[in-house]
Amino acid sequence: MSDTPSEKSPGLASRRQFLSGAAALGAGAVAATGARAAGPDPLITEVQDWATGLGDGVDATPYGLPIRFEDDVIRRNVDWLTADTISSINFTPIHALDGTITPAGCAFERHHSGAIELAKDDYRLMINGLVDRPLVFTYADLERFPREQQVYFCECAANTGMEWAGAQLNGVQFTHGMIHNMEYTGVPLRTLLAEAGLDLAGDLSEKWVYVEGADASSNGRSIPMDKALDDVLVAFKANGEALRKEHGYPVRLVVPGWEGNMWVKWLRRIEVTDRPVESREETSKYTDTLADGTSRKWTWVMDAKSVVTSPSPQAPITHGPGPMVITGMAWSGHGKITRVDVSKDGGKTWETARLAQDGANKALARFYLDTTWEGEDWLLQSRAIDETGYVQPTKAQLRAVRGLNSIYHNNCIQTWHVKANGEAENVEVS
Ligand SMILES: Nc1nc2c(c(=O)[nH]1)N[C@H]1C(S)=C(S)[C@@H](COP(=O)(O)O)O[C@H]1N2
Ligand SMILES: [Mo]
Repeated sequence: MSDTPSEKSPGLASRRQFLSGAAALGAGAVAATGARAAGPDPLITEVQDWATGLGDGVDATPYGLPIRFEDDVIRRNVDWLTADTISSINFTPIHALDGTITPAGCAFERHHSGAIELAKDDYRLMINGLVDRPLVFTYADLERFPREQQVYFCECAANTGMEWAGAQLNGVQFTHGMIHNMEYTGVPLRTLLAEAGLDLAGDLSEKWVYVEGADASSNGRSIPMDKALDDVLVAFKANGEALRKEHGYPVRLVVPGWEGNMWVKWLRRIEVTDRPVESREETSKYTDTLADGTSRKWTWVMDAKSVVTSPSPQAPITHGPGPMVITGMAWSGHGKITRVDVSKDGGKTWETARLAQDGANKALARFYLDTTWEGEDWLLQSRAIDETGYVQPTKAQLRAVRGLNSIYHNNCIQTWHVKANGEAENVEVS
């Protein structure tokens, strides 16, 4: 990826965009939305090149990429965050997306020892441990079991982790972009465990599975059996196509609503155990430091969270006063999003946003607030409420429990300061 100024300093590109947007406003008769009366606009009155020549043939793009005008809608990393790009993270450009499904090509990546290339023919999945019949599955074997399909979000527990001590990264891509939401096709883990002779009717309350990947890091994690038998999928398709290499091709674990670290990629082994393994990834990492300096052992479920994606620092307002759309996304690891509220005054007053569709279980919801802006300053926030009645907390509420030294599981309400010139900045309100 090129080293563009926007990667180093997320604010720069947006400011440039804003200036060109403002210049384009122009004079003349304009409706409230900025639409102008049909007039002497060469784009209307003159025949353009694209209407006289021929376009590309259908053989030009056997597998298409977005048109070049959209080439800034890409994953980006933050140079100083990790020592190298192998054990690192990049971020989904959520400021530029709408709807709920994340296109695989710009869905964030997080790996501990790089994205490996593993061919279907070389793929093996072993189930061993406390099962009657240890088994090894090939990729083709997995395709012979009844499949399920479901849309789920995957959020890294470190998402928003840089914002604990104060507002830091000036772009929603960087503050909230360690999330993607895809439609998975796969075999329920329960089906494969039963095939290996696990007695699903027996008492499994004390049992666990330990899952690991084929990459050098292995990323091993322990999952309590209740969850393993509930909705965990051994997935081989995302958004209808094969998983991308960086998302675990050919097979990854999907652990709905639970922290991204448990979604083991390049899944190679599932061991049934009678206790958690207490691996690196579930002890020294991915545990939450509390205000008193002790650590909470495990936080598996991702609590309800939301964020306004536009306007935001990378998506400033580029039009004049009048009607506009505020949009963002909301999600909960406990189930469905039932309501999202938006505040323009830093949380003093709230308006209920419109959900584009009914909230779906452990999947992203898209919200809109169709509103007007008269050029005033906003302290823009959103707050999600899920089907359990849980309300997304303020930063102050979260800090009261967790202090300032946490990283993971920061689901606090985010504030953007939208200014009279349309720019937006990452700020904190007390
Ligand atoms: N095998 C393996 N699985 C892994 C990882 C890894 O490094 N190796 N990273 C984990 C982490 S920390 C996260 S947040 C998710 C990220 O999934 P993604 O790369 O599809 O976004 O994968 C998880 N699964
Ligand atoms: Mo993660």
